[in-house]
Amino acid sequence: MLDQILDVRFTTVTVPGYGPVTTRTYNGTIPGPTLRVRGGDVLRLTQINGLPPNPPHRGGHNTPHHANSFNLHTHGMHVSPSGHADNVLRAFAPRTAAQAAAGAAEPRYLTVVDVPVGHPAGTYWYHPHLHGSTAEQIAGGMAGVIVVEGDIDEVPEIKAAADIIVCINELKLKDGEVPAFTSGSWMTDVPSVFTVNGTVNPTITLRPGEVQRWRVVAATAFTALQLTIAHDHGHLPVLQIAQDGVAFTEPVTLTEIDLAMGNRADILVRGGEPGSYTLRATGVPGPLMTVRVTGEPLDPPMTLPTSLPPGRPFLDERDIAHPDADREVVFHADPGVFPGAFPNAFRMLGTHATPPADPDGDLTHDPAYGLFDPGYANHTLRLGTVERWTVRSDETMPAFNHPFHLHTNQLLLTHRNGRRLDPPVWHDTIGLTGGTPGRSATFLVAYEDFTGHALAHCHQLHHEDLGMMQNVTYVQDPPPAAE
Ligand SMILES: [Cu+2]
Repeated sequence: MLDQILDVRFTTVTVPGYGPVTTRTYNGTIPGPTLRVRGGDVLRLTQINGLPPNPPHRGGHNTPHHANSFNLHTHGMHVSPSGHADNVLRAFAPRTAAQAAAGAAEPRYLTVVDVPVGHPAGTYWYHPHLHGSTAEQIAGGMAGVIVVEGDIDEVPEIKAAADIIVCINELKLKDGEVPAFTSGSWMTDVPSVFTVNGTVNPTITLRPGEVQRWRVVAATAFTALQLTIAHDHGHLPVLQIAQDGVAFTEPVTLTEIDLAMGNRADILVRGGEPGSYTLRATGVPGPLMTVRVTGEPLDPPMTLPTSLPPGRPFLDERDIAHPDADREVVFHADPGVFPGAFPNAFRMLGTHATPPADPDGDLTHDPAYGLFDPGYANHTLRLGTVERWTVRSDETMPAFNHPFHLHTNQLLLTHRNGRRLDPPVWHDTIGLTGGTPGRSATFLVAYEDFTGHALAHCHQLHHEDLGMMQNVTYVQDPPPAAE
């Protein structure tokens, strides 16, 4: 059992390299505390909402609202989406103005997550996920890392390596505050400030020959990260051992790590030639982190693993049992079609759009079509079945990456743009870069263990708040006789 209080309120945090920031935090820090569990554990989080009352909201549910209410998502974990677990349909409201004036206690909300025995050991994260307030809260640093410990940690070369969290947060700051998300220009008008473990460009050191294990977390809401560790002579190669919390069957050597918003990569980094290196992301000015290789070389140098535990078994197309097992999602943005402060429509179309309507119709005259409707069931998914989804982006704007994220079950990415990946790779979030309409990702997914209501959405989280989201319902198959 891990019992942890997450206290949420406005706090002034000193962000080294930036200065004081007044923002909503977990326990007064950016990121929030790291939570470590193992398969079979219970993760029990008591969340205190010490935020001020929500101002009244006059717009629809697909415009930002209730920035002082939240909930909790255990991103990537295969756990129940129901009840008091990873249930993102709950709302943890603050005191009302009347309650605050009367001195009522700050409300407490409990999240209890049973981590299944055999849950993949790896790197996950938590963040609030209330529709309408997610982007503003994550832009203020409400995010933290969950480590599931287990078999991969016992590989001798990994066990010998220092276990280091590299949590990359993307803050949206003006004068030390996150401005309220009150118009569509918020994204472009408010600059992003990137921190690693709460500091702008911290320094990490390793000795020549030393191997460290970095758990790199893209706890970002807006920007995909193409990461390199650069120095004068090129890039320091790294060994990736896991993606999105699931270990690879064998390590893969890379010079660039692609992380869409929400992705994680576990990597092994070995100190080489002494000197100063920088962890950088393409398109992000300035380094995210400075890496200094310094000190006495380790003799002999630490070794890198050549094999890993079996990992999560792959699915294949022969596991697809029923004829209607193909689903398609199309991310489609219509800029400038709505009156008011949020003129862009961020839609999810495809085979299960909201509500079902003519996909060739004039979307710009139908403000609802393809936007999130909390009362509409987009996908009914039967436990024990395997399906294939193809996710496509119609996006012409290079800046609009629409990462696809499904809750509760992990996705086996088998194809990119119709080309098979060998081997396929487990993900929970799949980036789809903009600029080339028609880009696609195909994955297989098995619906396992948990019934309940969950979500599929774009992980560019202001798109999600504006309606780029669908409902999924996991149900028993066949339905129990009593129903
Ligand atoms: Cu999007």
